Amino acid sequence: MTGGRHDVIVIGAGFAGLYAVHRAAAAGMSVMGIDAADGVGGTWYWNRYPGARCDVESVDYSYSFDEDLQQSWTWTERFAGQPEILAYLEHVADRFDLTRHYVFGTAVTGAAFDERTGTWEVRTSNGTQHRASFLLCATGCLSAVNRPHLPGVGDFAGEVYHTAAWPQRDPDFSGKRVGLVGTGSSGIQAAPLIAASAASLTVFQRSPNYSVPMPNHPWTDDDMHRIRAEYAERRRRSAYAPAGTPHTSPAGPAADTGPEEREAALRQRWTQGGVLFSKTFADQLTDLAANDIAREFAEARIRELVADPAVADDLVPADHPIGTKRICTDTGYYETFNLDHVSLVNLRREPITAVTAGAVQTTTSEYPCDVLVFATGFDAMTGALSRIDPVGAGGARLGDLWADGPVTFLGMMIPKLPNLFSFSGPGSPSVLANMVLHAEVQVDWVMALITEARVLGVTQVEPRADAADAWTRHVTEVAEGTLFVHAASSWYLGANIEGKKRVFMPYVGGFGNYRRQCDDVAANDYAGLVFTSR
Ligand code: NA7
Repeated sequence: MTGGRHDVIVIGAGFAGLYAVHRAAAAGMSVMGIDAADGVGGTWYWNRYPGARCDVESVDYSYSFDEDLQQSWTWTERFAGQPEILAYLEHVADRFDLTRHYVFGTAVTGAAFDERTGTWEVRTSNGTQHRASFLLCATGCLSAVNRPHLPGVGDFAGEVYHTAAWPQRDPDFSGKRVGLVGTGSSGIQAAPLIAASAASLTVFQRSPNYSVPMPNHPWTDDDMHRIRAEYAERRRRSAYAPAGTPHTSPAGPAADTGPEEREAALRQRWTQGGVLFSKTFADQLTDLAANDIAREFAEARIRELVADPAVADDLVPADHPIGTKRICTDTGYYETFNLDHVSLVNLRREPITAVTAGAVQTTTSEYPCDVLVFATGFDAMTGALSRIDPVGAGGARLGDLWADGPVTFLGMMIPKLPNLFSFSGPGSPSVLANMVLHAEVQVDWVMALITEARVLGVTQVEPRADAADAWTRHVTEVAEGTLFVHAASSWYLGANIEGKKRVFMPYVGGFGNYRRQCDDVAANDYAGLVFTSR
């Protein structure tokens, strides 16, 4: 079935997708949005597991493009939970009348560029094809779910959930024995809440992660009043900051600090909470000795929180420098293991051999379970776009173009895929920055380019291969200078997905630096891009 022809198709209704639809519609373009979910929200639609919460402060993890929106929305907590973020996105969609552009409950199954007409042909799961001059892929960097292939998992007779595809109605765990597989951010956030209602919780841990307690609290009316009054300044400080948030830069290199100063800096960051702990010292992610100082501090905190020293031993990571895997932010995670009905299974000591109808079997024991919760993460950064596998000029497939790792120009464009733009994907700061500001910056950049192309009567725009190679080299070189690449097996590198090429995907050069380079390209007549008019 053939659907309509549009100026722009946007895949995704998360932060980037909604803003892209808004910008395109406001510019008078005909725009269609497509999302597999039944409503807006993107990652915040799907990840509705208990405890799901953002580790960036709510007042920063929100759109800045509309002053009235910013001034009128009231965030109730310093770190917002999933229901509140989803409610915010629903409010934004209503306020700017965005849902009328969308078809929901429809997945994009393929996309091909038709050189004859200069349009993308987008195939969907309901059999309809749509065409657009520009294809904007706001498909999310943490959206392609990673389901573990455990032997026998299909035989399990109880309930099975994945944190990233959580049912609309919360499952009831009362009186049930729950097995939780995975101890990244999702597992770490979910565990305390599952433990609060389940008869027992068994946490199956392959690799421990570092987690910093989240110092969450409700915003008072006075807090919100003050934040609203200072919003412009707050946004100004974030605009070109290393992580796109207003927080101050770290202390100097660890070696330049005395023991007391060090301890004070670490305590301050630990108390401040969240991912910022990974940047207590300027050299913490580039120098192992500096990292060790922060790592030892975190280890001591874990040991203070966990009553049983043997359990604490298992919970302390020993396989990566702190911060080289996404640092987690928790509410009562370590304390959960002090509860009598919660146990930890170290899968490095006793790997899972099978799942049976009523249990998880390891090399040494059997753990009866009524419910299995998988918190096993995502095929991050490339997964969602790779599953669509767009086919560009001359039949070039993304799967082939990225066979040796993703190649992009500024993380947004791909040679041989003209008029296709990807947001928060590989080659951009993405998950290392405030994703909402990041989305606004990328969408604004792309909309300016599309507007310019339309004014000039340009029908096709794509990056030169050498420009994309140079950017991708730069992304790699910057990463090589850090501990991220060789000291950890993280999803940043694709290491969590079997057979995935190991390439460090996010741009670690900092959000501000990245944004300046995007600005420069635009100011320099889009150097690196090829414009074609038919
Ligand atoms: P993550 O961070 O990728 O964590 C997934 C967890 O699941 C991690 O502990 C994995 O262990 C574990 N895992 C994955 N596959 C298996 C199998 N087969 N068996 C046992 N354990 C497994 O995903 P999250 O959803 O927690 O968080 C993703 C991001 O979302 C997070 O960083 C925030 O930015 C938001 P592994 O480490 O691979 O040994």
